Amino acid sequence: MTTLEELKEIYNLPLTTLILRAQEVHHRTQDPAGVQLCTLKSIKTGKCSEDCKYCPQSAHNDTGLEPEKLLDTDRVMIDARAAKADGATRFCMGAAWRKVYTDSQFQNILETVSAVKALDLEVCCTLGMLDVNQAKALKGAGCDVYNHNIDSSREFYSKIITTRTFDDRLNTIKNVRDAGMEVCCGGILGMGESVDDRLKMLLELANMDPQPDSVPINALVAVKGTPLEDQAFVDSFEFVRIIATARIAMPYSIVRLSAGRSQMSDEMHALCYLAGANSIFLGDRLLTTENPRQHEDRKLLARLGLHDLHPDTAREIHARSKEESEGCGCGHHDDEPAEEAAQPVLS
Ligand code: SAM
Ligand code: DTB
Ligand code: SF4
Repeated sequence: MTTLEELKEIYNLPLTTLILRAQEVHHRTQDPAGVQLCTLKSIKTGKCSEDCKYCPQSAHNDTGLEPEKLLDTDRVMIDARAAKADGATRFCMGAAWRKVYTDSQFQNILETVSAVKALDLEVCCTLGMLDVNQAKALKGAGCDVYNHNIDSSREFYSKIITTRTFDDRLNTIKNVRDAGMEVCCGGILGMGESVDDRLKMLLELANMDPQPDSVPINALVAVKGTPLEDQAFVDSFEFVRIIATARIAMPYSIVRLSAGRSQMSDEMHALCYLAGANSIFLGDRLLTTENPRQHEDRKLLARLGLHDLHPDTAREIHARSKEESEGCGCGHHDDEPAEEAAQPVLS
């Protein structure tokens, strides 16, 4: 169990030491030059019944967004093929829904998931709350990963969303895990929460058993017409500190720079990679907001000497994490030097 005190101690290290510690963990547990490239596609846009204060797609927020019905498989496949051609290894489909209903639209999504999977892409969905049978159906259709964020600390959550609870979120995450899908779970910085709230969010994630396979860290994109439209962009160094703390507390998780990258400089991106971030969304659009042009991302990765993280490498890292937390029991590791395996990450 990680404690809040431990996370605070890490977070408050001199930045130089914090980055060194994050780098040590990153080099020990991950491909330190690998960056996982995912592509995001909104397959059903706007008119969501939830009242998430940050979200341009909530029907409670007047953002002038043009709503769109669920896209059919053929339409989504155009983007999935383009993502594959651009070198993305994971295709993530998002729907502005509070929860999934087991209806013809869900059947449509299952068909789309299978078609995307057949392109040999990792498939991720983020569709709102799921019950365990829906989670199993998604897994059966070929969905590898489900994204469902806790977004902030339990305490701050109710200030941002009133139409569902933090425990509703945890319940869907359990259903996803029980169905055998990977869990992608993270949050947003810059909504007016305190540093303590951010660390409590990381604590919740780090104490999940197993820890999330990937942790998206979003910087709030303050969209006009949302109650958070006047929020200042998150402080750069506070953002970097959270990335480094996440890397140290969740050594085997992929830490993804998600929303807000359009407002980050090349140097800020480099600091985030130094702090242990190892995934981005590639492509000109997130769900409804802007993302850096992909040739700019490619150019920066090349300037930094970073390469695309191969999905097999990511899978190996996850398998190692499982072995370490469960003890693989294979007997092959008994005479290996204790040094590597036993090194405490949080000390
Ligand atoms: N409706 C589903 C749900 O809420 O789980 C899936 C889509 S929802 C848009 C996915 C995530 O996007 C949210 O949990 C939140 O973390 C992030 N997000 C939404 N609007 C954002 C914004 N303006 N800035 C940063 N992140 C945002
Ligand atoms: C996540 O944590 N961030 C992505 C993905 N998971 C689905 C979504 C970001 C959305 C940003 C606002 C928008 O583009 O609408
Ligand atoms: Fe709906 Fe998801 Fe946006 Fe909340 S974050 S309003 S659930 S689309």
